[in-house]
Amino acid sequence: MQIPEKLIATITGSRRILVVTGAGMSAESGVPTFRDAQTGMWEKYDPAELATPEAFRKNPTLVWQWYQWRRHKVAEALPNPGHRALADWERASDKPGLHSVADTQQDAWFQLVTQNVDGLHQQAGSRNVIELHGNLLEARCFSDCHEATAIAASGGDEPPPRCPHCDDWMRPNVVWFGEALPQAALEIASHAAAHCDVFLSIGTSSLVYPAAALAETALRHGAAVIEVNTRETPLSEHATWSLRGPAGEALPTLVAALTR
Ligand code: BV8
Ligand code: ZN
Repeated sequence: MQIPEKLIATITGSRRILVVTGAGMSAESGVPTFRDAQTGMWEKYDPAELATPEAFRKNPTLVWQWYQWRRHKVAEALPNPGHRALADWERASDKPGLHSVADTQQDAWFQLVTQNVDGLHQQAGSRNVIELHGNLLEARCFSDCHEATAIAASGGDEPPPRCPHCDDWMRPNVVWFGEALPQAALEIASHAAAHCDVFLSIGTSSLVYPAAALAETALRHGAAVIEVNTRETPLSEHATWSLRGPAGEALPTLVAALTR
């Protein structure tokens, strides 16, 4: 894939870099995106119907099984060259990450924010990842009585485990539709979008809010916005550059050009 020289020069000359990734980032690792037809028994369910507190209340075992199926997919998945390129770039940039809203005022930083819940960025070596929608590999009490704990993918068709503290159901530690995002994560990401020089949107349909509003904030504040996606999205026509192709190819080419 050809990367415009002007794009490379823009990133090279920038000091505050924000990268936001979506499910397309993990597609080449074999993790199905929300939009892809779910396979097997899950074909007849609409993910947006299952990823809600109402669905879990109505049928905790069904929703838990869907997440177990996804956990298995993630357990079998490996980071792809796109994940690894972002980890290499974070290391090579020698810029600090963001740990608070105040950090966004620093002169230079590099921050990765993901909508994904599969932990593949961390597995690829990215050190400072902000997870806007939680993490599939953790579970927490449905009544929120205790902090989340790691959960192993298990087979079978058992119902969700019970909370050891209050006996309510355990639920996946992800943000469902209709639920608020983790406040600190969203605040840092929103401030970063308002202060970055360059915003990269990688493998996201830019349909789900408030995550999709980050690119709009960056555009409004004059950042150069670069999209990498195999298809057109509502962001494509507004982006400074919209690179059409797989993240697993575009990112290694981009990072090689930036770190040559
Ligand atoms: C909230 C975790 C309020 C769970 C997820 C009407 C208008 C505006 C908003 C709304 C509305 N109606 C309802 C809402 C709110 C709703 C929303 O935005 N709905 C959308 C559908 C309209 N948002 C919410 O409910 C959020 N909460 O608003 O709360 C509130 C506030 C205060 C107090 C109480 C409540 C919560 C949203 C988070 C939901 N959880 N994930 C789980 O994973 O199970 S969202 C989930 O879907 C993903 O995380 C992702 O963000 C999103 C979309 O999934 P996908 O489409 O699969 O992935 P993605 O979008 O990334 O698309 C894949 C892309 O990759 C495609 O573009 C494809 O072309 C591309 N691609 C594919 N292969 C590749 C590739 N690109 C590059 N390389 C490749 N190889
Ligand atoms: Zn509990």
